[in-house]
Amino acid sequence: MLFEILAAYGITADEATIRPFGTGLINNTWKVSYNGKEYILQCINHHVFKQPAFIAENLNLLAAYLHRHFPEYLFVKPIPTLDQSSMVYNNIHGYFRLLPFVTDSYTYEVVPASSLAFNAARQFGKFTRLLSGFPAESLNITLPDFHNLSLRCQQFEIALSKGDPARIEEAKQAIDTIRQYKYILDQFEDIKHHPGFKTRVTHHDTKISNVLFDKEGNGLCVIDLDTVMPGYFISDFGDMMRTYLSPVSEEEKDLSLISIREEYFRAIVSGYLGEMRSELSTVEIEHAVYAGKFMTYMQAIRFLTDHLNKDVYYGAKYEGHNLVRTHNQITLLQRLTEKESLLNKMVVHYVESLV
Ligand code: GN1
Ligand code: MG
Repeated sequence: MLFEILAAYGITADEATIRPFGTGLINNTWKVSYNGKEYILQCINHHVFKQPAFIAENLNLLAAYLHRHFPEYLFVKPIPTLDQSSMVYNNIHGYFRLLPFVTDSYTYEVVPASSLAFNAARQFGKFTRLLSGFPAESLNITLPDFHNLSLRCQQFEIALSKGDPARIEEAKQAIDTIRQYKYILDQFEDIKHHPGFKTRVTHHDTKISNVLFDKEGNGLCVIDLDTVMPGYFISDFGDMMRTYLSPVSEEEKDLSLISIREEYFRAIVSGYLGEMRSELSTVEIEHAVYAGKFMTYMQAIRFLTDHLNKDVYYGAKYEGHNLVRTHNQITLLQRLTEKESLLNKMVVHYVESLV
């Protein structure tokens, strides 16, 4: 079947090698080698992305803007098919796209050094900064309410009433803890109405595996652009905190290994604010640490909701997988909260060092 898709690009079956690639939870990804060149082939999950054409359109708009204003910027966009389409449709599997594999690029699943956290944060900050003149509202909404915590909480409440009763019973402790942190939602409601919070072109999935690095660990570009939409800075800044601060990932079962590495926080702050300081308002910067709590809380809720709904969204590699992920994220939230005032001081210190 994949060979049929590749034929649309003029890639012939018997000369190509295809192997599964990466660890994304939503789309399926393969690396294709053909004729001395390498490509990334992806099947877009159309249960999640209901309108794949929206993604393709957004990528074209962004590519055109960046090409015009910042021709040096590396923006990885899909390769057109032989008949100039940006995707290939298969009536069983849905939409596919082919991207160039950036030569000599490397990705990481867990941040191996704070210098890489700095370089990644810089890449995400640069992406939003370069697009500050681009009309964010002209982008299609590829996933409505993606980082709308209010909606995530409603979906959680629905799962509590309609989800699997045995799982609800078993997850009691996690459910109680989620409830205790409801003030994070209240603060988000305030943010939505605060004039100091602006929506900008936001990546919405700033995990380390979405940055390409060169051999020396310099950031080359950001990838996985399906969720690029207008959004708040807390999404991008917060997801870096969620995924770079702890030495272990959201998959870790041994919760005692979860901790907050201050040096990595300093790296995110200086990398991101180094690019974005002049774009952000005072109140936004004051919410830098909140951002990490917001994203971690939302991810805990999303994993738990999915667990109660029998893993229909994220899937599960073993029984209770999404409950394990939930406990992992709750622990991370607890560790973050314990260090909140220290981290806040680090932000103030960094901002003062700039003036
Ligand atoms: C999903 O597919 P992937 O791994 O890039 C999810 C993110 C979550 C992440 C958790 C569209 O991202 O929001 O943070 O899993 N993307 C979507 O690992 O739901
Ligand atoms: Mg993603």
